[in-house]
Amino acid sequence: MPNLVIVTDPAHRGHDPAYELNAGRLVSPRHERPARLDAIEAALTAAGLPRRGAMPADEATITAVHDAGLLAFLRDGYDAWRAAGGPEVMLPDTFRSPRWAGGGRPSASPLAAPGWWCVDTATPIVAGSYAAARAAVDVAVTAAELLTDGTPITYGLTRPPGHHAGPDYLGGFCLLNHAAVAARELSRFGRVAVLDVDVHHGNGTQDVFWRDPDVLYVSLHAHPDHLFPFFSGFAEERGEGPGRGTTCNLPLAAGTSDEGYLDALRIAAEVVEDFDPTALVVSLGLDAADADPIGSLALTGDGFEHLGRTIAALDRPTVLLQEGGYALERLGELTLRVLSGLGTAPSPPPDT
Ligand code: OKP
Ligand code: ZN
Repeated sequence: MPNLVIVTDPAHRGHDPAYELNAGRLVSPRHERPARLDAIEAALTAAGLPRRGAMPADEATITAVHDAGLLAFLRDGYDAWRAAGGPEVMLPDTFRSPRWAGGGRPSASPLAAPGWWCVDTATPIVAGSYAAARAAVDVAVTAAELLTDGTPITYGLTRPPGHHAGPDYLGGFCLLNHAAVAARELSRFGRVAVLDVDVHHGNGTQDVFWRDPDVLYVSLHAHPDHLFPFFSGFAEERGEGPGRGTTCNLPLAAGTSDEGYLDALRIAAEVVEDFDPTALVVSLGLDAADADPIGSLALTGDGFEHLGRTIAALDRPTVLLQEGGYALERLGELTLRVLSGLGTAPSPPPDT
């Protein structure tokens, strides 16, 4: 079996807000919680797959993708919010809108800052969130750099997810876009493709590389007419300027199962082949699964194994980075199915 190196960092545990707000509903405990990675790590341990730690990544790797103001908000905004009387969970109250004169301007109030930077109410921030977001970047950059040392496949256990965080905004459970940081880093060595198989469209990654001809963004996701992020991920979004044609969205109808999903995956794989990248970044969400509580597609365990085989057939240095996946009781099995399709883990028992 080819070498697989798996990278993890325990600091993700510090990002564990008691609740989030989804479409006006208080969700507690929230979907995006530390137990997600516990479930994946338990399955990796049972399969005899070890992990290693991450190296601290330079702040410059982050500011190559994100506005320095966004990073400063993540670092200092929570303490300022608390000092101004904000409660333990920091959530926006008033959102900036592009419809305001000149797009509005930032307020001096620390209680307003989350609404300037964050796009939704499902992305609560607590004291440990910044360290967790930084650790996810460390994991992603470490996993990416291992490729340049000749490891063929690496897997970063990144949490929280990142693909909804854009150049100057965060949201959708995401704080920093670790996959975009990894892709930006790898693009120093040649063209890079990002294949995003999370059930949600990675609007943040798309925005980071929207005008960039050197990084291809290809995404399979549930159609924005029925799933978050709602306003992005339509097929006509193809990139702009020099990046025209290096964004490819394949939105899928609600309920799409293995057959339809794997047809679209075949198209995505052809788009990646045509781009001929020197490295591949996979935004590995497991929330396209039939069992996912917030997804709307119906991929089975067999489908995930096929996904692994498709990625292996692309035959590029590949870094897998964890995005979503919320069916806690299935995450371990689905991870092993992907790795077994990749040829990097023994085959687990098929779907029961
Ligand atoms: C993050 B990732 C649940 C609504 C939640 C935000 C979803 C973020 C998903 N009813 N809205 O792409 O897995
Ligand atoms: Zn998702």
